[in-house]
Amino acid sequence: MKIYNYTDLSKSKIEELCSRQIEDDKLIESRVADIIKSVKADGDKALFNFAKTFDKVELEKLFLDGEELKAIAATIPAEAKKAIDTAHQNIKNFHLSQLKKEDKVETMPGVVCWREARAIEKVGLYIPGGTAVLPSTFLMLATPALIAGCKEIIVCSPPQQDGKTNCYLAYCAVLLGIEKIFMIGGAQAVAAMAFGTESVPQVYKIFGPGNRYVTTAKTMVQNKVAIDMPAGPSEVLVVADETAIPSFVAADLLAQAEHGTDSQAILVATSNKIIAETLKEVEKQLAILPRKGIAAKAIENSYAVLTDNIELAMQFSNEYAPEHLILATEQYQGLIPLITNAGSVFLGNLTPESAGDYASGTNHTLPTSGFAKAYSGVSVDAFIKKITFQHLSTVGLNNIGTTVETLAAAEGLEAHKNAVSIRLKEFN
Ligand code: HSO
Ligand code: ZN
Repeated sequence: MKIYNYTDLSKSKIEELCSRQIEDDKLIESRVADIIKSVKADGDKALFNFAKTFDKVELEKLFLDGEELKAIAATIPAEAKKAIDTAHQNIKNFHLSQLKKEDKVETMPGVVCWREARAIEKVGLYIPGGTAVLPSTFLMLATPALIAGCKEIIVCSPPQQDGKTNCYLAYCAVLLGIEKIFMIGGAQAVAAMAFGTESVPQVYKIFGPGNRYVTTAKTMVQNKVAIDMPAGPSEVLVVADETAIPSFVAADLLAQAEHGTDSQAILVATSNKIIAETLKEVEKQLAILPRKGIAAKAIENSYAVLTDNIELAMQFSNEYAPEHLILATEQYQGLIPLITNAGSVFLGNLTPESAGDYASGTNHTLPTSGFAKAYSGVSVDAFIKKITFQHLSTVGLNNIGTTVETLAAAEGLEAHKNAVSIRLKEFN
């Protein structure tokens, strides 16, 4: 892990350190375009073929439902079932608080405006498989979708070698009341949900993380469906001062690093001592991790920044706009107002990112690659749209009439003006 001194860094070097632009991969783009084309043309047949080519399984059917899901779910170990139940309860409690009705506003006498939320009727959730199957992502996406009131929730996840799905995903489906899991992975899952096939219903918005094929497919289908957010590799930035605990910080950096070789785990600290001790701990803890190959590569591509004070550390963090920000300090309270860009924030030495990844209640689907400058993580809001309403009474029409007529005339839009004038004449 490289170490930089913040005061020595030029503006362009800071920009470079904060940029996670992965180069366009033309090969991936053209492969994904081909996959989308063939799902559009051949529907289910293409999906069966892709399962054979990419997942190396001959599927008998594309989905599991009802009794099949229940049978697989029944094989879940009791401990795991309990953990999923607890996590789900917390996620549900936190997301339920996001359902808020807005007040009606009388902008001028007789002119009443308001907004009402309506669920996106059909949504598609992608649950990654591959090097790690993530039942937690199932909970994080389906729970707010259900709270929002989405009528049709389509779930896709790559099949296992036996052509089925694992007991954790099956249990989540049963717990949440999701009736089907489509065993479709990769770009083909995104294409299927965007365009629909004989078996897979078309949706209006697609959610969920995935590898570069999945994320490229999501960006490519955007003229047809909405997506949750542009996605890149997962990342954490830890701000640490002398009250941080190096072994905890190291554990947090490694938790991030084990996600993928392209994950970023950034340490910004106010003392050389903390950096040195943390890096020593990283070596020690890394050596015994089952995914050390992956984590070591990610750590190699990550870096530490030494700053003269905590305010400068926060300044760097805001520029980086991390998906996850951990404030490894006892003095986190005073830093909260300084945060301008971050997906989700973990306060103090006892709050690991893993708590939010799984079970505390907040969502783990968060903006990466600097998009925390402009995007929020997934919440109930992501599954609804807000419709505005307005009503004018006679008094309201009289109050607002001249304003609208004048503005319409100024824009040279006579028909607009007339839509008001014709009513005013009727009532005056
Ligand atoms: N850190 C990931 C979420 C996750 N971690 C799932 C473990 N499982 C992205 O926020
Ligand atoms: Zn994680």
